[in-house]
Amino acid sequence: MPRYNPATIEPKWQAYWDEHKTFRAPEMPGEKKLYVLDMFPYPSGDGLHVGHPEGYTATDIVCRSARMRGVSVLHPMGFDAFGLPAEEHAIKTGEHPRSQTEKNISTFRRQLKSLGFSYDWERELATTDVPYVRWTQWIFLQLYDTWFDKQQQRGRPITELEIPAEVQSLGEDFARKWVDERRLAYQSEAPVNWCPALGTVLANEEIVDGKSERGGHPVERRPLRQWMLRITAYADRLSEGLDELDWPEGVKALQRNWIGRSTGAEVDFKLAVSEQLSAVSSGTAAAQPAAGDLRSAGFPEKPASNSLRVYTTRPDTLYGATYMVIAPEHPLVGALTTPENADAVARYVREASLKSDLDRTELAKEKSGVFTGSYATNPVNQEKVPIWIADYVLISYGTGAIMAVPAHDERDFEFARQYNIPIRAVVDPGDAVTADERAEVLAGKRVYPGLGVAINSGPFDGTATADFKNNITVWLAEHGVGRQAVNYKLRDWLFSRQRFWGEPFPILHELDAHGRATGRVRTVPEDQLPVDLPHLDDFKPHGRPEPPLDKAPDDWLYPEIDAVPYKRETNTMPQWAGSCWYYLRFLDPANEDAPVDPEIEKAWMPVDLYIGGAEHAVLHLLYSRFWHKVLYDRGVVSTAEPFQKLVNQGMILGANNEKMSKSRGNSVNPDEVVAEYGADALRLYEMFMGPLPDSKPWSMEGVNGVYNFLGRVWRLCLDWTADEIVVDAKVTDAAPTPEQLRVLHATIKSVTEDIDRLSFNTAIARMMEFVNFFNKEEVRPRACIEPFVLLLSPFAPHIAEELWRALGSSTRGHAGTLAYEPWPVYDEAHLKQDSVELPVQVGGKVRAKITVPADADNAAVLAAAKAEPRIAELIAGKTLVKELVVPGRLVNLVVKD
Ligand code: ANZ
Repeated sequence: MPRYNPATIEPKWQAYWDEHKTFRAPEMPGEKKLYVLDMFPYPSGDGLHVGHPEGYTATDIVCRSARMRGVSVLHPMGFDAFGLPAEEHAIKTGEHPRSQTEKNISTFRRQLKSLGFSYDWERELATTDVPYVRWTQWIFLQLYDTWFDKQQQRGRPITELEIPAEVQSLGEDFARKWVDERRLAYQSEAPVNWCPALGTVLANEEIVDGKSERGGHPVERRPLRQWMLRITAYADRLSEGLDELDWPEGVKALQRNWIGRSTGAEVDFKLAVSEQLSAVSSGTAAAQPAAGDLRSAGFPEKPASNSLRVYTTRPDTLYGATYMVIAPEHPLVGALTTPENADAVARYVREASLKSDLDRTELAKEKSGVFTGSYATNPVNQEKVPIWIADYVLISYGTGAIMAVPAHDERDFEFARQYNIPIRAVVDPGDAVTADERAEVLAGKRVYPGLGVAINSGPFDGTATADFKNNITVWLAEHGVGRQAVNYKLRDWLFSRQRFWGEPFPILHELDAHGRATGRVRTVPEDQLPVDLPHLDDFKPHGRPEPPLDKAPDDWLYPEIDAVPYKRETNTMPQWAGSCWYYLRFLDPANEDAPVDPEIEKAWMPVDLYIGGAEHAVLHLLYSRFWHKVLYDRGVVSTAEPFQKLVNQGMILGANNEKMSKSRGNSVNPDEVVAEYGADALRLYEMFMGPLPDSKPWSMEGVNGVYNFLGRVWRLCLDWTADEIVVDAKVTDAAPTPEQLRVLHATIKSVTEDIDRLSFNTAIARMMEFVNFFNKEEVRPRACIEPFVLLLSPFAPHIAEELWRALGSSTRGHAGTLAYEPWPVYDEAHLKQDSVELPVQVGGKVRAKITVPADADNAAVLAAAKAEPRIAELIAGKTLVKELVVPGRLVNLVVKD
């Protein structure tokens, strides 16, 4: 087979690597380690997409070249295999999701192997593997159990536990509640996003423009018992941890915005209707503690029952508060509504309950609201301000109530204009706006949200905004009517799904003698994990929120522990669960005693390079950082962050620059590309298309181009006219010329540095230049050709192995694989160009070429040009009117007779 034929070489080398376990990673790394992770695929029924091999080839190049540089490399692969499509398919066809998932995984595995990625396949895992599910459930128990539970499990009574004395002093019931509030997994009845079409509840993150991210179905709000994870308790650390990471700035910014830390003040406004309020004993928004309160280990300071607490980022505008707003769900709605307003308020509250937060805020074209009939007193000037109910205030943010400053807040400005509420400027913009605009602001005819100098603010007049904020916060605290406060946009993570194909929760609900839930829950003991999914004949959701597992057989659904009957939790975990920690399991995939051995974890973590799509900028990357930090706090892992360097690959688009999709008919099947051009050509092409982070359109001509390049590489080394594989006669043991050495070492330098910068397209361009140069050489020294084959090997490993084997056969033995051959090292001494060849023009035409020392000055170059015999002849007896040297490029002479 003298011609380049990937179809015969590629399967042969894949079988070799498999059989010899060439890419098996050591259990413990040597001196230098590199953990390189790909975002593992969801094994969909469509098989691999050409987008997958883009990131996978990039990481493979890094790994292969690192091994050749003596680094211990961990490069694993697995499958994110729970999820909706398998279940939807099961509902349609009756085929069990597990068997369908297994089929899809074997297709993916075959396809990945056909691309020659250097994975350690012995570490392969799927999130659906029962032993893996066991540890996902175990991690859930770490989230649910507090250190307190751990002590109790060791048999210590609650009264003896290390909880603060203040808590103890309030009695055992209070202590239990206090402990429950410290669980990172808890149940909640909060309104959730119920999607009737998908038959499930969705997380906020899974909703785009008010519709389900998957399928674009409408989403309704409904109260439902759900499992939540208290990610808000980690908001600060999730935000601050980003500073240390080598991640794209855009991704960091997205995460910071998602967490949305804001600092301001809480202010208590005294209510003018305290008699009515005595009826509501515990009713204030802050009685449902906000995340911030829980974080500060102490007790949320409850506002006096006769005051309304607001959160503001602009306490400096207190003198401009002309009304207040409470959310329609605010616990004081009933108490504050006067009888004559009761009907209107009831109607308004009902309407608001049907809208999502997004409809109420971002999407709302018009502000709407209703007056309660009640007033509160502004603590700074004792002014009475009317209290309204409006749905642009959300119950889930801050305290669920605001002081409205229409002169300086756009939403309040719109609202005040609509309901004829006074607008009073308290910040003078000065020259931050035009003189006309300033006049409008001061007259309350234009909103000014910026900074300036206080006006209409009593003793604070003339204070700059930033100073005013500080001063008034101190003043509020001193007078016991306010304090500094921090809030987050981040909400707790809705962690349960009403689906079959997910991890069951290791949670049991206690039943009484009549089979009714007592409301008490307990965890499944660790030694009884995993809780496997039961057999189910019917997967269909029933359009009601009860999960399909409610139809499980009784022997699964109703276990008994110590003669106490229980019902299992029938919600399942979301698909995010499995992908939150897979990178840890790869380190120690068969461990039966722990998710990962601590010594092994310490040796390999953190992940040094993580490559995947930008669509995971927030969700997966935030969730797994959260789990990782919890595991760090529990002593399971040794690093505070899991992924040190992150790179997002760009999208591969259809040839027409549109997104590839089945419906557009522009998708490319990697199997077909491999069949026609080979895996090496596919890999090389995807790296040559452009910079890794860029989006770029597919082109079959481009694939053909790199395929032809590989053909030229083949002919550079081998005699393509022979019947057998024979090294080309031009490839000899001759000593390289200085110019050949220069080309080789320049190539080694560029390719090495480009790989380190993940700039693969430029590395390939350098290798193409190398091949163009050496294809023209009559003598191709092995000392140049062999290192080149090593440089090419991370990109196109199959052809490189084949050429390496062939090149070695006649001289020394290149037995086995090149995977651990030392990576070529460049020598600075060879990089210097000793001499340059310059064309010499006379009268605008190139008449001769001269070779001069690379560092020759212009005078020396001119002298050499004029001394060249042909040139000397041409200029003899003529007048030189112009002599020009373009250093390194050419010499130009103009003559006159
Ligand atoms: C008075 C004020 C005056 C405000 C002003 C802004 C400008 P961020 O930065 O997002 O934290 N707010 C507070 N709680 C709210 C809720 N539950 N629903 C809707 N809006 C709420 O925004 C905080 C600001 O958003 C707060 O500061 C409050 O309006 C409003 F010139 O208070 B501000």
